[in-house]
Amino acid sequence: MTSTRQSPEFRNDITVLYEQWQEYRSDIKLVEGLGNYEPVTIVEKDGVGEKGKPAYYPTKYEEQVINAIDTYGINSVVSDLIALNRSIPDTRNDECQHWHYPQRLPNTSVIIVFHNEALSVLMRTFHTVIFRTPEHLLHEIILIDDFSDIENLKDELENKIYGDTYYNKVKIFRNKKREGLIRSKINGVLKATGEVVAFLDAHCEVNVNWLPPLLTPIVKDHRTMTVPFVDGIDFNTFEYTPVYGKDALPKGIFEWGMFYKEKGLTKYELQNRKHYSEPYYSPTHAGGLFAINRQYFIKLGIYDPGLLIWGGENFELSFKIWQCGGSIQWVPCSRVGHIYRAARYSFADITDNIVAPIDQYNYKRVIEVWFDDKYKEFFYTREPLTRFIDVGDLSSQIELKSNLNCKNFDWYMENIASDVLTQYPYPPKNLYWGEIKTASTGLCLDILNGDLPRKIGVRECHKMGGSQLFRLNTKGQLSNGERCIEIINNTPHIDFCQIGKVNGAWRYDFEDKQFYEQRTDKCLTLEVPSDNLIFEECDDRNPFQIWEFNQLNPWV
Ligand code: UD2
Ligand code: MN
Repeated sequence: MTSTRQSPEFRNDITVLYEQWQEYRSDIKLVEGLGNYEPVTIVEKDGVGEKGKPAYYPTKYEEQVINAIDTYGINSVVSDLIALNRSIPDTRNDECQHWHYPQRLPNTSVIIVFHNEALSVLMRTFHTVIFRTPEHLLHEIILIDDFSDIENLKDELENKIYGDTYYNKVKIFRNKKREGLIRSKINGVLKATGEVVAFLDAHCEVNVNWLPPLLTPIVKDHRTMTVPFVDGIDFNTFEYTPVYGKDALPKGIFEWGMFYKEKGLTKYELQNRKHYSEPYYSPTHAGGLFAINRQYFIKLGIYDPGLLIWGGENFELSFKIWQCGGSIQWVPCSRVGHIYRAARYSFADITDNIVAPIDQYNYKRVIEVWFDDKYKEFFYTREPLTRFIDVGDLSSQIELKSNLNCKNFDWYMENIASDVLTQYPYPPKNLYWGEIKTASTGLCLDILNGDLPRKIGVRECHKMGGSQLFRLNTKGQLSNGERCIEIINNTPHIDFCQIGKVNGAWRYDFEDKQFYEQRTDKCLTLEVPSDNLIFEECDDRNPFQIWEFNQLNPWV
């Protein structure tokens, strides 16, 4: 089905978009010399962390480093040793230096929201924006403090900003209570006055000439959202390295539990490209880094203000842009470094009255508005517990969708995201799901912790789902989240499910309560007293082969 869609003869909306794109390409030029927005000289200094090299700290700081990583998920001690305007490698394709972009580009408000970030890391983020953005394109930098309680983010930050004319475009606003990153970004948009708003996480370094290539597609069509390529900055050494291979052209997709994923362009999309470094369409994006026309974003309702703290707003925005007439383009010539941190801050203090995990709560709000009924079932199949989450009132979101005359999700899947299915096919229905409990000792199957693939085992039943929530589908696949149970060396292991695969060799019979695996022709058996899991000849008199598959609902 998908292969005909990708053939050049097949005309769908993305074909039309690509034709318009050809037209646009004739407007921007690849030139012999340097492109019109390229800096003429790039200073490469020596020093700690310069050229994006890994930085190390004197051993006397050991204890502070442990504290820093514990507090921020980032080694701020090393960050403090590195210049705010350190040099970083130009990770772009060589072609990128040679593009001419339109002389007139819209001015931009850069919005950075933060909660308890390390001071020098936050400062480096906006410092690099000032340092690497043409002055006339930078309208302002808006910092939204999401109710941080770290002392130096108060007066010390303000003194630094307001005491130095280098920072005279920086404005700081503080939430009166913790709002989470999504409502903080909404606040940022409402404070901004630039024509375009560009978003960065508070632990980024923008790379050379990052902004003009993001603004250019927006000038052609104000309903375009543009997304830079993310580079990686190590949370411990601050080493700056590309995340993607030199020739990679990734686009953002999702699996049916709404985990964000990426895949390469299709053959058809590749055929339609003239230059390696030109932008291309993508079904979705990771969330943190992008640019969009401010008025257009407001017209789209910005984000659903009912979303909590973290997660899913990237899908909400992507679906509504595509379904309501806009498009998303990824831009290889725009690069921004981002720190993938060691640990996430706790949400515990602010989600007291929400019983479900907040990301699943958010995903459900998003899919209940933007998916058609058929697709909602795929989400509930993949995350069965989410069916029980009460996500509150969605009427204003549904009204927005209808007022904007948005297309349905079928249209989106067929025209914009059909190749999601080559990676993540529609999940077959679950035959059974819930906890898997051994009748003999009353313990529950548990995927345990550690690197994948790994052995699984049994633990006290905790009834909370998570590591003890399993699904057996009608095609014999036994899984936990996006991971699957397979047999390696006669013992059950857990690993990521194979891409594109939704079947397996498992059978469970509610009558005899045995877990049978077709390829080995054996049954799941609890070894006592070791509590290890093994595979043995099936024997319905063996009490250690009896497992109960019980549905659960931890949130009642
Ligand atoms: C990714 C995105 C992030 C957001 C998130 C899903 C990238 C690089 N980052 O997660 O922007 O889309 O997915 O929602 O694509 N923050 C607050 N208040 C909070 C929590 C966080 O202001 O309650 C700030 C935080 O300081 C940071 C930004 O929000 O500046 C993003 O948070 P993150 O870095 O923890 O998110 P990340 O990169 O895991
Ligand atoms: Mn981040």
